[in-house]
Amino acid sequence: MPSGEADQRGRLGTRLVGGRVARYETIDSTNLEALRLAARGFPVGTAVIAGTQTAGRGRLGRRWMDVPGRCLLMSVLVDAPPVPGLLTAAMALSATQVLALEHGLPARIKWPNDVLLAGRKVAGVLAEGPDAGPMALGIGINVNGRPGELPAGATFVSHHLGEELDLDALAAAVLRRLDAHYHSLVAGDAGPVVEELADYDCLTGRRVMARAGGRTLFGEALGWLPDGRLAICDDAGETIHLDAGEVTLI
Ligand code: BT5
Repeated sequence: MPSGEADQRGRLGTRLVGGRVARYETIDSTNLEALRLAARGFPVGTAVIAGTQTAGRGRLGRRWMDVPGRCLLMSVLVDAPPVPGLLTAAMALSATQVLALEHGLPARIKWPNDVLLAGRKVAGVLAEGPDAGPMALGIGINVNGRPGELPAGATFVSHHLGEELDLDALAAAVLRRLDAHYHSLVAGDAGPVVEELADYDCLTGRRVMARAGGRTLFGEALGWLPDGRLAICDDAGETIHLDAGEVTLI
C-alpha cells in the first residue's frame, strides 16, 4: 500500500500528469507498481514515487540501481500516444529541461533514453506495459550523491550543481514539463517535442558505433526522427533508421 496518496492537481498546476501521486518508502519497481495501480483502477496521470527500489528495472532485463532517499524514482501512468516512440523521449526531455533551464546545468539527451551530465548518465527512462491499456513511463534520476556510489559511468545532479536538491521539488518540476510534452504527443502534435529534443541531443553530427538487431555499425548520427527513431549515416553512406539498440559516442 502507498505510504501516502494525494490529489495533487491544484498544487502542481498540471492538466493530467501527477493528478494523483502515490508515495512509497520502498517498492520493487515504480513501473511495476504503476501498472498494478492501473489494474486497480487508478487513472492515467497517476504518478508513483519511491524512496528506493528493490528491483529497479532498466531496459532488456538490466537492473536500475539507486541510493535510498537520494534518487528520484518515479513512474507515470500514460496512454500510448499516436507516436509511441517519443514517449520515453518526452520524459527524458522533461528531466533534461528541468536540469538545464531551472538549474543551469549542461544536461544532454542521448538516444534513446539517457540523460547525461558531462558525458555521464544522470538519469534513465523506461516505458513498459501491456499491449492494450495504460503504460508505465518511469524515470530514475541520481540526485544527491557522489559518483562511485552507483555503477561506473553514473553521476549525480548534486555533484555538478554543488548543492543538494529537494526531491519533491524536482519531481514536481519534471511532472509539469512532462504534462505539456505528453499533451502535445496525445494531441498528435509531435513537432514541439522533436524540435526541443534536437536542442538537447548529444549525438547529432558525432561519430557513433551502434549495436542493433545483432548488428554493429559505424557512422555519423543525423539526429532524432519525428517517430523517435535515430537516423545514422553509416560508413558506406547508407542512411539507417534505428528503432532500438545501443549507441556509443566514439
Ligand atoms: C535505463 O535502462 O536507463 C532505464 C532506467 C529506468 C529506471 C526507472 S526508475 C523508476 C522506474 N522504475 C523502474 O523499475 N525503472 C524505472 P538501461 O539503458 O538499460 O540502463 C541500465 C544500465 O545503466 C545498467 O545496466 C547499469 O549499467 C547502468 N545503471 C544502473 N543504475 C544506474 C544509475 N542509477 N545511474 C546510472 N546508470 C545506472
